[in-house]
Amino acid sequence: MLIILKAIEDIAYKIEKAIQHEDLGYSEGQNSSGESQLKLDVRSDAIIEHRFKNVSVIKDIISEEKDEIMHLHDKGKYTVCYDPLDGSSLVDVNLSVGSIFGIYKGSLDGEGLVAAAYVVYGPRVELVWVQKGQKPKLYYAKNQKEFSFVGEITLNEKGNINAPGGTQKHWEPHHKALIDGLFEEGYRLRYSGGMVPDLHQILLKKGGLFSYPGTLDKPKGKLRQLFEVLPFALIYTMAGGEAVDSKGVSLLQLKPDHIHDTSPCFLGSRYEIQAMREAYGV
Ligand code: AHM
Ligand code: MG
Repeated sequence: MLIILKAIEDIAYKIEKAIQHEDLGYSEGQNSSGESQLKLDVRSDAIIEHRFKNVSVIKDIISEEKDEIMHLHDKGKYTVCYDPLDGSSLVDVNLSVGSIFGIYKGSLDGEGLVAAAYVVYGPRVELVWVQKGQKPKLYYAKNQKEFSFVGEITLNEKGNINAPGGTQKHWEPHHKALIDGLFEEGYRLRYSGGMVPDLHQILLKKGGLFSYPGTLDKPKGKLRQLFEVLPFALIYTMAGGEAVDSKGVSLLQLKPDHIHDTSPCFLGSRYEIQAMREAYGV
């Protein structure tokens, strides 16, 4: 599987360069969720597809930017599901964005998820990699050829960051009670609108809550299970935190019906997830 990590490192250098130097405008197309695509979304998708074509252990790839599964290698064992440039609408205001990867073997669900990674393109490029059963590992791009290991990531029992997603006007009363309750306890608001930097911040500050709930206008939330929710669920769980849906059930038990299905999600350290369970009565 480390051959996939190496490919992700190569991809990260290339996407970082594209972000720095290429056109930020819109492309002609839309993605599978009907959203307009930036040229950078399309370019990042092409960079990933091109690099994974050279990794023979990858059987199929599924991109958030495409409708269908793409078959790569008959003898491959893994399916890699990825969001090439998450939060790309933040690029024009020069905030951090990221790429997310879920590596599945067998079933395309939480049980089949064997490894995950994300890359943050911020003031510097960082990469987090996790394999099921191990602590997540943090690396940073030392130069254009090498990522350097920084350390393992472990969450504390409790943090002090609150990153609440979704349109507040459409929150359910019990969700508002959860978010307000944490602020009353002294939690600080940290929300950029990019799940990669927002979740990265909570991980490196060792605790807090990231939530993207089901809302009155989007009962199943916004974030996609295979590309966004499940990879981070594995990372948070392996870091000693929890990742649950609105019933308080581990997101790793999710069984997506369709590749672009979404799910409400709550990721954090144990204290905040317990607070979520109490507020939701689950
Ligand atoms: P994208 O994949 O189209 O970029 O959308 C996902 C992003 C996440 O990074 C972020 O958590 C969420 O959308 C923010 O949504 P909102 O603007 O509704 O808070
Ligand atoms: Mg995304």
